[in-house]
Amino acid sequence: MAMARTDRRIEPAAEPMALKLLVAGGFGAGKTTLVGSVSEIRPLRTEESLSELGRPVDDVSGVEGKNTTTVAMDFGRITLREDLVLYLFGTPGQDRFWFLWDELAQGALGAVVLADTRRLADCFAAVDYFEQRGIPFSIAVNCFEGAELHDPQTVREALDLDPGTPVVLCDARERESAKNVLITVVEHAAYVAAAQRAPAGA
Ligand SMILES: Nc1nc2c(ncn2[C@@H]2O[C@H](COP(=O)(O)OP(=O)(O)OP(=O)(O)O)[C@@H](O)[C@H]2O)c(=O)[nH]1
Ligand SMILES: [Mg+2]
Repeated sequence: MAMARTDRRIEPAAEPMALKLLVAGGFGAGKTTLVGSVSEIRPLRTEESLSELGRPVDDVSGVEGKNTTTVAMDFGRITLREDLVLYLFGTPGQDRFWFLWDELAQGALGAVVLADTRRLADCFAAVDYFEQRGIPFSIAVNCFEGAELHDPQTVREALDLDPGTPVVLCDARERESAKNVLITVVEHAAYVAAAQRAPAGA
């Protein structure tokens, strides 16, 4: 019997490009919140309770409502365009988990460094980490209520950033705001990659 149905060919969709991004920054800067607000899959979290014992080392000033902390990583995914998928890896914020960073950073195209202006120094280590490894990053200032609003230029100077490093303001709880942060990093990383391929004067 002849096939009744027309053999409609469906073009196989081209595999989307998958990019890995890190979401880093100091303790309690909003990394887990950001991954959770943009992820289209239920984010994988590795939260553990902040304990009485940890109180002397876990400084929750400014985020007093915080009662858990990331101990390994956050993981989420967002489709930015149909041909571009981002895999997000949120790092643990506390110094005692630094040993995990090298694993997480492998193959990363770029990074977001979340900064809380009430304790800006907490993100210095992340900035140094990415600068030393040549991983393109942008700074996302998470605008907590009660934090004095700093303009991006002040933050840039305080962190002594290269002029090309983007600084954006965000609210990590808002999907569109968090998405904007990710777009900024992807564009910056693409720019850096293009500049490396075609150095000025070449
Ligand atoms: N007001 C306000 N609160 C926020 C914002 N982002 C995060 N928070 C709150 O701040 C606290 C810290 O957020 P987390 O996302 O757990 O921070 P983190 O950077 O993952 O923390 P660690 O993994 O412990 O380093 C939580 O109680 C959030 O609800 C924000 O943009 N504005
Ligand atoms: Mg976290």
